[in-house]
Amino acid sequence: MIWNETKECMSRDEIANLQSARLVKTVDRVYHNVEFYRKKMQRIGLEPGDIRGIEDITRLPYTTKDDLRDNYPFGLFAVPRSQIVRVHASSGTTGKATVVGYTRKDLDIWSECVARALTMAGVTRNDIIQVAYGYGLFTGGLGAHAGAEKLGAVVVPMSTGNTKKLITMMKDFEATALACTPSYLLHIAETLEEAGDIPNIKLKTAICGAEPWTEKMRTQVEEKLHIHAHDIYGLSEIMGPGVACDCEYHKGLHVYEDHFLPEIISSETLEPVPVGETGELVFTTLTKEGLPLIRYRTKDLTSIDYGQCECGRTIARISRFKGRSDDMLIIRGVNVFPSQIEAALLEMGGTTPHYMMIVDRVNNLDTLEVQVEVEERFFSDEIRQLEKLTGQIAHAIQQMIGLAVKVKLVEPKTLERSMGKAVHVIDKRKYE
Ligand code: DLL
Repeated sequence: MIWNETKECMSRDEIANLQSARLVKTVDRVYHNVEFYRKKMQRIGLEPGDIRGIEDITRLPYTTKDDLRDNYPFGLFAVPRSQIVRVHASSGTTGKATVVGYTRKDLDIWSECVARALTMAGVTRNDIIQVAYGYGLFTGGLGAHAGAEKLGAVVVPMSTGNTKKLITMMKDFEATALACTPSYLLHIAETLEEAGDIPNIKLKTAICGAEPWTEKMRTQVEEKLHIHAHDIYGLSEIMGPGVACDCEYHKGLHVYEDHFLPEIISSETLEPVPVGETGELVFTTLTKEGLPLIRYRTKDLTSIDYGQCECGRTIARISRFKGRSDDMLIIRGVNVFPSQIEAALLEMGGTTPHYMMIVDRVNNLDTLEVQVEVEERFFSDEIRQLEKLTGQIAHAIQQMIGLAVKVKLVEPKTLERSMGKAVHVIDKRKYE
């Protein structure tokens, strides 16, 4: 069932017309209300009237996280402070936090987007949903919460930090949906399995995002818990969770194009890449009042598909994320994404997706050690068997990233678990 067909199943022409009208208004608004944009446009001799539709988008300048930092905290807000009713700040995975302000209307649209995403994941007003994203400055908790409330589901605001209580309530309340990071979902699944509690839960759906994960990881957790797991994407600067989500066909994440105009560009040339090719995702907000952003560079690497989905939706789909351009490690000149290590490990079998990459420099040579948790049954094997597994893992990773790595097997549950975003890299190299 599509909750809002008029918004998600318009013809491509209707989508373009709506986006064009909204883009014109947004450009006008930022030009007149945000000094940063006015100056930026004046510098390149651009007047608001020059932008007549989405075909003119490439004439506009980009916005980066640094621009937000340079105007910290409220410098890019486009409305007087009295109209801002909430602020959030980015999780600060890179550098200083960036602050985002929302008007009442922004919050309303945000909750609508999340409600649409939850609907896409099969959640209805009859569900009981535990929200186990962090509540606070991070947009995950309050964002998912408001969307679930708008949908009319029963919301249990768990936040992170108490897995035991979460599981008790999951059983006692017969919760049917769970919103959390994919790594936390894995941790919950492991804990449930250990306690023999999987038959005692009524969970049907998980809505996971805020960090990259793989298709394999989805399958693993779906099979373990007998649920459907959906991928939800978003970023604080643009809104929070609910910028895009995948439907039951899992063939990419549908972007709410009525509110966000996506582009895919080359991070090197800053030119758009041909449709379907991987590049950096860029968003222009089309309805935001508090912090409208023009061509915001997300650093997230993906590709876009404008074809109609099997579910009937016509809004564009972005592919599962390959990583962030700034998440990328350069090890001995080779670009490495942590998600590649995860994919190699899951490909292998016998390992869990819990791993830690330790990057170091010895005698001016980069080294990469990957610590991998193996399943209990392997750890009780003989040394010879473990050595064989170590070799297989090293080979699988080398095949994936093109680098020789040292693999160290560690006992189950020794790597630190995260209740928020998982940390997979320790980079000990010095960059002087
Ligand atoms: O992570 C918003 C969010 C909360 C999304 C809950 C989904 C669920 P930030 O803290 O600003 O916002 O981090 C945004 O996280 O640019 C991506 O690099 C990454 N990210 C978010 N969702 C996904 C996803 C929230 N589904 C940054 N897959 C983004 C891969 C994701 N990466």
